Amino acid sequence: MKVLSLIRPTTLVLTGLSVAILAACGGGGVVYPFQTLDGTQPLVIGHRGSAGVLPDHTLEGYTRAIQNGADFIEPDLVATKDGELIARHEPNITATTDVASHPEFATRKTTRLVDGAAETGWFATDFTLAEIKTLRAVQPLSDRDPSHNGKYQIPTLREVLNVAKSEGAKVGRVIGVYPETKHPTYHVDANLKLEDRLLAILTEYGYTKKDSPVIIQSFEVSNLQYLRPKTQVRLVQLVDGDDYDFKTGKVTFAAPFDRPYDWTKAGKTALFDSMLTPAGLAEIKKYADGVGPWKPYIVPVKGSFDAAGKMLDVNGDGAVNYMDTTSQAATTLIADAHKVGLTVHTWTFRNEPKRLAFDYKGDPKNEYLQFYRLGIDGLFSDFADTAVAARAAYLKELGR
Ligand SMILES: [Ca+2]
Repeated sequence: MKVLSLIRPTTLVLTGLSVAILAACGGGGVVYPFQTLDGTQPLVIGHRGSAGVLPDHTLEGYTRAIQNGADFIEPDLVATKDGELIARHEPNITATTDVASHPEFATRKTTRLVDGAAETGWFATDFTLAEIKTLRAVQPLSDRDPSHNGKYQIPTLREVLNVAKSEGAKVGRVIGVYPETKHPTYHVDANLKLEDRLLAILTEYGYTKKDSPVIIQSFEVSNLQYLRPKTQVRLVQLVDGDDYDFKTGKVTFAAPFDRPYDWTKAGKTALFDSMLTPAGLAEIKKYADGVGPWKPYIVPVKGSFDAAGKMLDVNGDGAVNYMDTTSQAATTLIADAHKVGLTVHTWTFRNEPKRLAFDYKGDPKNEYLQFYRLGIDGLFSDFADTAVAARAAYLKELGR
């Protein structure tokens, strides 16, 4: 018999369904309900594939995530010059490909505005798909394994959808695909609008319904509103921020991460966090099925400060950084979103100790468990296997 203390008393609300589950469980112990919106187990989404171990957005990375138990894989989408959708985190492909080492493309180096910020490098929108296919992916984070650099191609959306099907068949699960429309306004300005291209490909695959294994996400608003009447596929409004204020535990805002860029362009001054008030969530519900806030909107992190206002080196490693923060009591965001019928998927979960708050004690499982217990509906992880293992531990807590 499980002890009740495993579940916060405030979250142990027995619905009719969960009472039925308890009853059906008979003498075999108590099964506690999931706190997710639809009462099913939280989803594990392979962030950019398996970004913790392989270069972002490669078929090899997506395959690894599926093998590691991910329910969904996440391709970020940008357009090539000839209008093909490829999986890259941003139009600027300088950091995620070996383009800089291709002398034949040296003259393509340029400076472009992305969401109002000047960036110099090579941009997918200046390359045909055939040219993109001559490039290879590289690991963009300097503290991660570079040994796979130069090995893998840049996949198209169709190739990602195909891998979800073929690898899903191998593991006996339906694998969802969670495409993000990257910088929609940038693509409109480049005359390479993403949305209809995305819908056409999803339609080719028969993905047009609410229960299709697809969820479309965006940091901008108007493109989701454009998509809403055109597809029943689930839509998720992402909510970003610039940085953390370790003193207040609040997310901070600075362009271009202060508000959706379509809002900036339209002269709207509200910030991202305005989307997360009850009124903001009700507005999202008009055109989306879920909200995708950055983690600290759900569990803020704070540092400890001395009387002079200096942040303390809590772990005693001689540096003052994220590892010296402590996770705070959760906000009401998950409950507020569930109240208006929105799912909550948050990001990004990473194994490296330098990316964990002090109170997780260097063990990423502790962070996952915190979010699972809060009723998160899904989370994006760079290490799907760790997310799945932590979920197994959570299921055990629930008696499942
Ligand atoms: Ca420290």
